[in-house]
Amino acid sequence: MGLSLIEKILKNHLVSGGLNPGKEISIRIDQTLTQDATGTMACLQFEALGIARVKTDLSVNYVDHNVLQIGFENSDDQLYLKTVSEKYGMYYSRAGNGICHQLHLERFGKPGKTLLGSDSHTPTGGGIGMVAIGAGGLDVAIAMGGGAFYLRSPKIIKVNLKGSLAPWTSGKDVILKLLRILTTKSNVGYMLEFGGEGVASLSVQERATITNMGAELGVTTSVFPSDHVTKKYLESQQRGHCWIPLCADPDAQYDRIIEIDLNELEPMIAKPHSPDNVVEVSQIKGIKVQQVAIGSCTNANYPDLVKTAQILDGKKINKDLTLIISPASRQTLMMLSDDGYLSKLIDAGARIAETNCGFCIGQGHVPSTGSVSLRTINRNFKGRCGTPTGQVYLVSPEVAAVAALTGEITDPRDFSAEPPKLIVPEKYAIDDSLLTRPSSEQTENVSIFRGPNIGDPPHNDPLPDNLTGTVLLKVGDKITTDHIMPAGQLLKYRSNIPKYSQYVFEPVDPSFADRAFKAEKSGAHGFIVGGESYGQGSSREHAALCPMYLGIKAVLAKTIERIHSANLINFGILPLNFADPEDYNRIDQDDELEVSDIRLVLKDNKQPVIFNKTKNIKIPVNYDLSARQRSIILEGGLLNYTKKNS
Ligand code: MIC
Ligand code: SF4
Repeated sequence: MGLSLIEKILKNHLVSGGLNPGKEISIRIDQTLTQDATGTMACLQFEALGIARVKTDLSVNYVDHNVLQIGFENSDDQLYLKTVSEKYGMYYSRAGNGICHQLHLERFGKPGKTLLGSDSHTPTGGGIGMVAIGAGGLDVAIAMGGGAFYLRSPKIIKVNLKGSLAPWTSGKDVILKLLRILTTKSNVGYMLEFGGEGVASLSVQERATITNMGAELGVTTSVFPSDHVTKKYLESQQRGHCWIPLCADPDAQYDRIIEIDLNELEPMIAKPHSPDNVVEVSQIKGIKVQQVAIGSCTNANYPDLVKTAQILDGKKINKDLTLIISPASRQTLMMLSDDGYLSKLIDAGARIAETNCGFCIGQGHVPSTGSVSLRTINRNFKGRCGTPTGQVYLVSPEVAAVAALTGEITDPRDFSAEPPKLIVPEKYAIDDSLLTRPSSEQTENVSIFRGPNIGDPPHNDPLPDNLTGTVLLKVGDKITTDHIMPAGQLLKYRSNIPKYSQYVFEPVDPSFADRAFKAEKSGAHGFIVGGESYGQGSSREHAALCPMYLGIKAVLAKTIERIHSANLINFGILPLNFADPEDYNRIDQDDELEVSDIRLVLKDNKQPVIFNKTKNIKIPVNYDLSARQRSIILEGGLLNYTKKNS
């Protein structure tokens, strides 16, 4: 039997285990990336491992999330990342260079290689045929030190693309359509592989938009073949030597096949407040729009913004809205400027924002109360834009640009029969001057800058013999890491855990952190109860690290998403599932719980039973943990486990 493309890459990188879906494997990681919001903690953890220099082919620390420098904290983090990169042989991409995923695609990604990034949208690299996976910072720190990355051998879904894109549709519509089919739930353990004759009609940037938003499905990664389009893209970035051809064997087997006929695709839109709340744009046209924001690692590359400029050319934006455009990379911005497109955007009335994550993560351009914001980003979770009542819709740049002119959600096919042209440059403008390469000189004497906001990674104790404590919070389905550990203006506390921990679950229950802190001080263990798909969204390990700091010992949910579950384990928190989902209704906030002999239960790989003392009932629960993961939890987390076993 032939191999799928994903199986080929995984097989080439296997360190342990075999490709049997569901079984634990570990793989060698060729490249890593971090960004400033997760990278400071990842690098602090790397330092704690006591390794002299990174052992990957390359590791890059990007600064893109938190670049506004309102206050010294951002600036201090950036200086820490610069100096830590110098000392340990990492690349450092300065603020202003652009967003990590776009930059990695442009300057570093290589077909057939593995990439681990402390950001959930790392699968963007799948657009050029990488197995690129998002993970918590601690996993990335271990990979930087040459450690393998552990995951479940995936089930693979093939997405078979037919035909070529219908007018006014683009990569964004493909992934929105997939989100409608697969939703954001129940895709843990899957990877997506794209194939079919339609692949050839998609540019690398469109492919990368699709793999980027695969993160919203909750799949581990999404991968496109590496073909002549990939080759041309790498050549246009002066990296033709990095290309290798890669595709699945013709007789490869898949766990599921989904067909998408690109000719039949329509412009799509995700309504508030979930990326899978997708309908055709035509179904909701006419809704008034107050803000249009074009940016992010999903849809702000050069071809996207050239299409935007073509639509806006010679016209003015609607008088009742603002248009913000934040190019994804400095290369994009420079080329827009050189080619004259930038002035078309400015002339139409666009506000040009810095090349960074910006409004995508609620850092500025926060919409007004209750208003509608059309964005080309990947997530529209409630409140993520910075306004709890903001109504964020996700669209392609084409749909966004048309709405900027009409002032309302508009089916672009009603706007004009003539769609903008996809312009894929033969040559991109290369200027790596904001990128610092690792030095080959001795770096022992480099001293690392640490501002007062930067603390050591907190320590956790080994798991106690028995767990006794309270359900500190019960939440419903689809709780995202933005609910658990909000970002936006709090990003500056990412390296100050005592401070950041004061905001755990703030959007859901502002009294949580205080209650948890008091419970922890009294010696009680904290429990959180969740519904389906708990921990969706970002890779931020702070959604586990800060609850750990507040004394949380177990999360009990109907289902828990992959990256978050791995982060809980990494910080010694038990991820548990109800054996019977109905038991979710037999446990309430403030109930007193007890789990006896949990250390023995884990050592013997037995089923734990939770005793709900308040209701006097027993609740059997399950976990899906390998022997290694159980040992990590027993040790109180991956840092303790790694130190003990190295
Ligand atoms: C996001 O898009 O939610 C983020 C901000 O990029 C996160 C990383 C973080 O929280 O720092 C992600 O996607 O992992
Ligand atoms: Fe940055 Fe938004 Fe992309 Fe996350 S999704 S990396 S915040 S641009």
